[in-house]
Amino acid sequence: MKKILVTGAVGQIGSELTLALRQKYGNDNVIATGHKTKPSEKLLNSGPFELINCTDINTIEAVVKKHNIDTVYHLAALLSAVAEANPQLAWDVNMNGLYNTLEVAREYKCALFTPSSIGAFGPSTPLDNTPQDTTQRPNTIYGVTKVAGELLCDYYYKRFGVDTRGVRYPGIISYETLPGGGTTDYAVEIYYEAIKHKKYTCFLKEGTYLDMMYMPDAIKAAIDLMEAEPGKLKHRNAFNVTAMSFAPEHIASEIKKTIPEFTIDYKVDPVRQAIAETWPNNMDDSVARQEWGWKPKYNLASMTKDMLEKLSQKLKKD
Ligand code: AKB
Repeated sequence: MKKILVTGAVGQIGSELTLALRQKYGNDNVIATGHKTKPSEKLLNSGPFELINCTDINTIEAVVKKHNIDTVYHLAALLSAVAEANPQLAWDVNMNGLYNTLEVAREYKCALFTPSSIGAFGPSTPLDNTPQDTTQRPNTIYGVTKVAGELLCDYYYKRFGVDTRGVRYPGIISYETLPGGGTTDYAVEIYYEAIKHKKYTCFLKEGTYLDMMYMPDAIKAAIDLMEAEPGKLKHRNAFNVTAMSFAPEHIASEIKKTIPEFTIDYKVDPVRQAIAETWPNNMDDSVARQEWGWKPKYNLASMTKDMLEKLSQKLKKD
């Protein structure tokens, strides 16, 4: 049985990925780790939790040694908007954190999954049907760390044989844990506001298309890629994966089908709008489909139905 370490386990993706990994590989075989944010009861009660700080290699090494780890899901990172507000911290967490994790993976012969993002593309990338292999010249610090991270992971695979794999996640929509300061966060906030106040003021302009994905598909992508036959992978870091592409008005119309009185208006945040405009409108993820059988389950309609149901139940309990 695998022994897995998850960094960033308290974050939006980490909190749900950890529980899914525990279900698949056994509670005691998945070590959740976090830095500052308080873990949920679900995370704490379902298996081991350790404090680590990815910018301090000794804290990663201690946990890998203690639990005999052979696989790392490295999710600790700053998202795009927060990174743009503090580029120095973003470099430290996103780059030095990844470098430290790769070094420990090399030393202790661990496989490593780490997500890249649609943020690894930039204004000179073809923004429609964005190919797997194309120009990557992002103009945000988040994008710079994502491209450098993809290259560094490929380097560790080729140079040291570390089994590194990754996907370029689009915006991830979920109801368990809020995202922490990304450009695509509006697509999560809109559901909360629709249920609570029946209206939402969007920080991106009408017509701003971005790739998106519902959390169950995001988790499936990470686990399926790590389970894929290595011989079938021509690419490693990182695969385009998407489930849907829409602009704010489309998610609003979909919500209206369940909450007819829902309305959307717009108050554009120039920083996040500028970031969104350099990201793909829609990616081509056929390479992931060919090499390891990627196939999302949810589209905008099925995601919206599930999100509104599950989030309403959750908000009633809170
Ligand atoms: C962000 O908006 O920063 C993230 C991402 C697409 O990488 N959700």
